[in-house]
Amino acid sequence: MQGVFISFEGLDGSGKTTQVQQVAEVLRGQGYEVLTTREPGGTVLAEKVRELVLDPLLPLNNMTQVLLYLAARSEHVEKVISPALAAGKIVLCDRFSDSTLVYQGLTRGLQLEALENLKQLNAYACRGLVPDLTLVLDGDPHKLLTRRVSRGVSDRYEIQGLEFQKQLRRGFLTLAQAEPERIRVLNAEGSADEVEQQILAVLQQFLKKA
Ligand code: T5A
Repeated sequence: MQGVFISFEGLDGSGKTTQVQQVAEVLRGQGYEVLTTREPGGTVLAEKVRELVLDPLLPLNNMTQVLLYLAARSEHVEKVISPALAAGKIVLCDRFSDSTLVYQGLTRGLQLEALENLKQLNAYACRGLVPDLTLVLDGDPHKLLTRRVSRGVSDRYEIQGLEFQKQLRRGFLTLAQAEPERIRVLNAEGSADEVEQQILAVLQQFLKKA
C-alpha cells in the first residue's frame, strides 16, 4: 500500500517543527508508521545545502537559491521520501515545494501565473511528487515572528523582518486559494496543544479517506 505524504508550511516560527513532532507521536500511538523529515535537509547532502542556503553572510541570487533548494529536494525525494511512501509510511515533512514557490517566487515579485517555470523545475526535481495534503500554519506575522525571535534570529530569511513575513503570509494564502483541495489553512496562534487538535481533526478525516 502506498503511504501518505503530508507537508507542513507557513511562516518562520509558526510552529511547524513542534507540530510535526507532536502529531507524529500521536499517529504512532494510533499504530501508523510515521517518518518525520524536513527541508531543506533530510539527507547528508541536503543538510550541507541547508547550511549554505541559510547562511546570511553568503550572498546568493534568487536563481542560485532555487537551484540549491531543488538539488537538495531531488536527493531528499529519491533517498528518503519516495522509499518511505513505497513502504506505506505516513511522511510528515517540515516544508516542501510550496516554500520554494512562496520564498523564491511570490515574495520576489512573481505573480501566481508567472510561477509556471518554477513549478516545472520543481516538478522535474521531485519527479512529479506532490504532497497529498499540505497544512499551512497561519497567523499574525508579528505574533509568530516574536516566538521565533525569542529563540534568536539567524537565517537569511528571518533577518528580513516583519514586512517580509507579511509577504510570506500573503504568498501561502494565495497558494491555498488556488489549490483548496490539497492545501488547508489552520490558525497557528493558539497554544501548541490547540494547534495540534486542529491538525489531528483534519488528519483523521483525511486518513479515513486515504
Ligand atoms: N526555505 C525553505 C526557502 O526559502 N525555500 C524552500 O524551498 C525551503 C524548503 C528554513 C528556511 O528556509 C526557507 C524557509 C525558512 O526560512 P528553518 O530554520 O527550518 O529554515 O525555518 P522554519 O522552517 O521557519 O523553522 P522555525 O524553527 O523558524 O519555525 P517553526 O518550525 O515553524 O516553529 P517551531 O516549531 O520551531 O517553533 C518556534 C518557537 O515557537 C515555540 C517553539 O517552542 C519554538 O520556541 N512554539 C510555540 N509557542 C507558542 N505557541 C505555539 N503554538 C507554539 N508552537 C511553537
